[in-house]
Amino acid sequence: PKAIRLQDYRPPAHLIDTVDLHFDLGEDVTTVRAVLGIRRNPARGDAAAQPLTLDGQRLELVSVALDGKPLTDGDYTVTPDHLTVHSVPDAFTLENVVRIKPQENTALEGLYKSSGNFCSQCEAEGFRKITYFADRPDVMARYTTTITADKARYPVLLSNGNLVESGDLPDGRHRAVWEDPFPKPCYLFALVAGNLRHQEDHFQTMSGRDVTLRIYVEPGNEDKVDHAMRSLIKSMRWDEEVFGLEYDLDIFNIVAVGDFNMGAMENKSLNVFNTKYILAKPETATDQDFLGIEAVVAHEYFHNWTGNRVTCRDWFQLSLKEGLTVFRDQEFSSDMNSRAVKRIADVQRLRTVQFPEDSGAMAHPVRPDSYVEINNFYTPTVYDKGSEVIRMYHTLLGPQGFRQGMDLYFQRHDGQAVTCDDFAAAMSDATGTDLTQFKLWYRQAGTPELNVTGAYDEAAKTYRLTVKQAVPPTPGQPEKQPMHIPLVMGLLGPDGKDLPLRLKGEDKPVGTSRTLHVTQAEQTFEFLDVPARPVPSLLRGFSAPVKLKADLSDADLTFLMANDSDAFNRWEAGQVLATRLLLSLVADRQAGRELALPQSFIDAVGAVLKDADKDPAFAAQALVLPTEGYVGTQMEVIDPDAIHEAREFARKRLAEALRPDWLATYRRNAGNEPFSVDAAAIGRRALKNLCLAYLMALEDEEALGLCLGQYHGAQAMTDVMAALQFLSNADAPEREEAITGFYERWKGEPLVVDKWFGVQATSHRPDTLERVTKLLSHPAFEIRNPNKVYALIGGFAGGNPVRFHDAGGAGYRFLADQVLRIDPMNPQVAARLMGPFSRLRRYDSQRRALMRAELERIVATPGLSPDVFEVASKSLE
Ligand code: BAL
Ligand code: ZN
Repeated sequence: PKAIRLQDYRPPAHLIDTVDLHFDLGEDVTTVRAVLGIRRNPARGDAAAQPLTLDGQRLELVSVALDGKPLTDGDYTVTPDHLTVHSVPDAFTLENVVRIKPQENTALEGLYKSSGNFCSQCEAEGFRKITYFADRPDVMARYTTTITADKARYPVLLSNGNLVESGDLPDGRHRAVWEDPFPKPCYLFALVAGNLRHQEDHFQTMSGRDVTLRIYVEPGNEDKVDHAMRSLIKSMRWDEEVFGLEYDLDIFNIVAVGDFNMGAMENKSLNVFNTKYILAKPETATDQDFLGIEAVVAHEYFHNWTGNRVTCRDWFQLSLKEGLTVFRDQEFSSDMNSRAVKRIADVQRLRTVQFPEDSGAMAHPVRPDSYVEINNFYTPTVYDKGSEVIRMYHTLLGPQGFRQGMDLYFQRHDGQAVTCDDFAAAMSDATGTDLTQFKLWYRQAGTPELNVTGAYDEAAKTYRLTVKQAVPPTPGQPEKQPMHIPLVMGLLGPDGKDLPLRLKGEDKPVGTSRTLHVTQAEQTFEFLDVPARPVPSLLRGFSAPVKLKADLSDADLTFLMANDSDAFNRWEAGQVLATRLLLSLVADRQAGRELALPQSFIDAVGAVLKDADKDPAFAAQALVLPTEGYVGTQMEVIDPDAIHEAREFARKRLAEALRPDWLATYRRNAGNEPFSVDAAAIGRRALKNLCLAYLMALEDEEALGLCLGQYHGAQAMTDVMAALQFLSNADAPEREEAITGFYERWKGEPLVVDKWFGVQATSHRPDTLERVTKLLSHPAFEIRNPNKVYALIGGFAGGNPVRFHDAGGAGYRFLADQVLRIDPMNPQVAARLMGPFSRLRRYDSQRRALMRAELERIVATPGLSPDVFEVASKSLE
């Protein structure tokens, strides 16, 4: 397969202004008739010489006509990927009829079936599997969609825009006509036809329009949509209040389907969701599920402006809409819940999924410059690092400047398909800010490393911060330029309070927390009038997606943990301390030394635990040791066994040393309060379950008793699931009983069964791979269902480092086998499973060799998809 490069971008030779689609949905075959209003693109000087080339895959062409006249064989050429009409006038109508088989579509891209219902997924390039079209986001058209289908089987017929006509037809069929007044790229097209129930609500927009909101689900799930509906209404209101953005149609539909490659999809006025991000009630969904639903419902809704009204010129610009929309959903969730807790969770995610990507074989810039398969670039880098880039604009320009930039962006580009440069230009022009160097964040891959040292001059009362930056080499980018990094910081005096900050050259202090502009490879910032040696609080709020190394002692970190006015940095200080400790335990383990936990660390953790009731949600995050995956990212060569042992050792020692406090905190927070998903209640459950996790590390009867009591007695799935997770790691006979009982209790709820697969896949018991292999044949496991595959296979390969990286290579063999099995059915899912292989160079030579052997086996397999080929071959480079 050939790489597609950003530098080869050319505007389309033809534009399509109108699309009239007619779907005749059938059990064996679906017929799609498309009438396209096409004209030459005046922006392409050479367009007169160009034939019309449309994309199309797996389509059976029935007929094609130009301005009503049927074309014959010599007039056009059909290849597996294209339909080319050799000679076309300046403006014309092209009508083509194709046949497709959605019921055989296991790739879940284009039109397919889920639980007997028709649904579609077009982003990025699925529309070409529905009809011949210019399948690129810079071709925007107005759509009319007519759907005809059997009325009994498919009583609900939906597409984008407004329903303009509907009625019965002979032979038990019916039809609906939908018209979308807004021009859109074809990746935002959607169609749903099925037997669905809906919940309806209404939203009055800021200009007083009434919008009908409907969430469609399969019969039986009607009782699980309240939270999603509330989240939708909250996000509509928030976007008006924070960004002045109003919804633009009178109807907004969401449909939840059980078979979906991604989380959800922002099709114009017809969002299609993975059930995982819609269905929830306290008995079946965890707090994380509730928060995930709120965030994803908001994310897809926010796309209506950032993605749909203003869309991407080409797929290299994906972060234009995704980074921006993730930033918007993160801000929304922060406003709905706890800002500090949300920021910590987002940074943890960035560090555990994006940092490893940035240091692996698939590392790419936020705006990639080439790809083989665009589906491989819906990545943590494009989404999460992309969101960090938007957050840095916000930090650099301030909330008002950022809003002015957004307003100008919409003013200039509403209805257009644009680039990340256009976004940067709006931000720059609205605020008069030079963002030339800042834009390197779009071009340079790799996580920048900041090295900061401080020096206090007692006599002169000055404090100098020296900041060095380096961006590591990444594939195709051996050398990097210095980046523009906003370093938000403060200085703490000996009393723990923030000091006023006066930089050299300023005549008076300016605030106590400020943004330093780090723009050179090495730079010094000198602060004046510093009365005593301060402790610096650096990168407050995680103001840039970098790895920070600062010359802070353990005592400095403990001081920051207790005193920093920035909540994120109070948490971060504890994490740095814990990471330092775990890395030294890893080194001890590797050298065969006996492991020991310093009393000072136990005391620091004990202090947080004693204060936990003040802010349980924050304490729950502050008391978690960094994950095994994160500790690995801090090592030159990752040693999964040593990391696992070191972390388990530390957990157990903390559990023993602070046993009475864990127990008391558990009991204080274990009251059976009525269920609520407010941030405080979520925080108390998180803290309680963290205490139980530590207690279970003791492997004693009392802890086991508490855990079993919670497992059997809890109403909320969060508590049941936490207990099941601890039991699944326990060496106790009750483990099997719980696992079997859970399945029996919940086998009728597919999303709960996914959790059950996940918990077994991530157990660190030595027999996990054996169990996972057996579960592949369990009646509830479906290899064609992405959620099941992500839970069981993805859970094991991506969420269980110690068992997946088994030194004998059994985990690697297992993953390669599954990738090869899934690839012919669903290449996107198969490629997505391969993340762990793309980071092989971070491991020891034996593991590297074993992973390479599996990748070579994959690459040598005939008929591999471009998706899997791209990840496998790049991982081998
Ligand atoms: N556009 C794909 C799904 C999402 O990011 O919203
Ligand atoms: Zn998105």
